[in-house]
Amino acid sequence: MKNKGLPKDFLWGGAVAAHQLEGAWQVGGKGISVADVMTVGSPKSYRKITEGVIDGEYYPNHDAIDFYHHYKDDIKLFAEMGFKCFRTSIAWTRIFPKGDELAPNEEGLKFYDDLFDECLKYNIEPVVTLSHFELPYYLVTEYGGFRNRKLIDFFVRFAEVCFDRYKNKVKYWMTFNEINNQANFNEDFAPFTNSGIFYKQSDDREQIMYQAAHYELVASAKAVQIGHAINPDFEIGCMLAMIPIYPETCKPGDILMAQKAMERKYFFGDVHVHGQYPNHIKNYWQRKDFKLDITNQDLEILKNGTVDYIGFSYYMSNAIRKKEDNESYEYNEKTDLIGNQYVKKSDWGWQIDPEGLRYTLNWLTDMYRLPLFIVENGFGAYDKLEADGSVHDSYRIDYLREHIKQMKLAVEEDGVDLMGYTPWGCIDLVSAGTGEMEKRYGFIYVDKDNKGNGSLKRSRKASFAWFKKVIESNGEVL
Ligand code: P53
Repeated sequence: MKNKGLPKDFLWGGAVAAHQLEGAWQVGGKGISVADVMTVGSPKSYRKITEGVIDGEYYPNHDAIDFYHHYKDDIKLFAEMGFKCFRTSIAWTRIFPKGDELAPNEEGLKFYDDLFDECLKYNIEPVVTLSHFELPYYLVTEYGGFRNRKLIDFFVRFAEVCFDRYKNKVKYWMTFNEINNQANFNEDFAPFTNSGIFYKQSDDREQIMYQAAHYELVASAKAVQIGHAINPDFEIGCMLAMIPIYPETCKPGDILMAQKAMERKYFFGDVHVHGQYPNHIKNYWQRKDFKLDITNQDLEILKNGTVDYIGFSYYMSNAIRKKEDNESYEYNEKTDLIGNQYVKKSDWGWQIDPEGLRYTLNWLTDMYRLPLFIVENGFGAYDKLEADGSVHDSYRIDYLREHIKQMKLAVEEDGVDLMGYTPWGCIDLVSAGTGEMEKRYGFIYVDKDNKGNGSLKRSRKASFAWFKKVIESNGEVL
């Protein structure tokens, strides 16, 4: 017999990240973050990273949708939809403006006290990511970002301050958002947003990526231990970007290629969950002759700081084939992924694959046997605001409905242990990848365009009423 329905206490909600909606980039003592030095890209190109904030460039995160001053009204709208939880991040630069201070900035801490209180007023449980693409920029210029072991201590200090301050307000935490994006080290975007790494021409990008990831994994494990000591009821998760890589065909070489690519992209999860590096990655480092700074003490910390659950994003799937001359199954994410003729694409080229979500939920369960939390899923699309203030976003409803159906099948038929579902960008916000406002995900439309023009007025899209019913019925009315 299959399970009937989703768990009663299922965490329906929405997800955002501080730098993509708060704005107020210099208010309340906030320092400059990596997100503050990124311009606008386009559907086909990543954003530009500039050396500091340069006159004449447009930086969409500086003002974003000014959630900093609108959060009370916005949370009221989330409550109207019936949110049980709200995932956001704490902007590191509001708490430690430069990143290496010994004492935190009280005004920043106070802002999140008020924000979490506002959520709790409506019985909305805050779900908090500590590092979501918003490392202090000072740590990039002075320390080289996570190339530098010192960053472990800076992160841990930040984490400890947050855990301690919000121990009675926040139960659900995640350490590093989409830590595995940086497996795509040949692009500049992920190393910069994940780790504050800006590559020089002469850098061995791959080796540096593994070093940074290691320091982050150690920092995460230390934070997990400290968090549990502060409040044993904390649930502290990792956060992975799940984009399954399918083999193009059933040719054995393609199958193995997909497996190797998955290993390269997802070993981060093994370390978070099992507290140790899998053999395949240790062998790979040996084969490549990478010299990494990994101490025995680090390995102890990893072992003792394993996560309680796996938070992950799911938007799309990818595919790969084995190239003829690739006998050692090298994987270069920038050049090796190929299209999948069986699925459609969004206007940004993201392949829409609802069954891939069920596959992902099963894959993660088979690999890790931990509770799962879908902390991002959604459809970035162009919306049209009608004269009467409505937005007919049936395409977004279709996307979400098909994904929720597959999520339910995973729970009901496959027995996956799932904590909740928080669609991405529940209110329109700045795209992380392209910096556009017009790549919209929200149930709530925000009047602002890619150039920064607009009244910031909020309006309910058709998907708003739809999602309200979904939550009300615990996923039965789709
Ligand atoms: P945007 C790439 C692939 C999958 C998820 O992305 C990604 C990215 C980075 O672009 O990021 C996550 O805004 C991330 C969010 C981000 C969201 O997905 O590029 O955690 O910060 O906004 C959607 O459309």
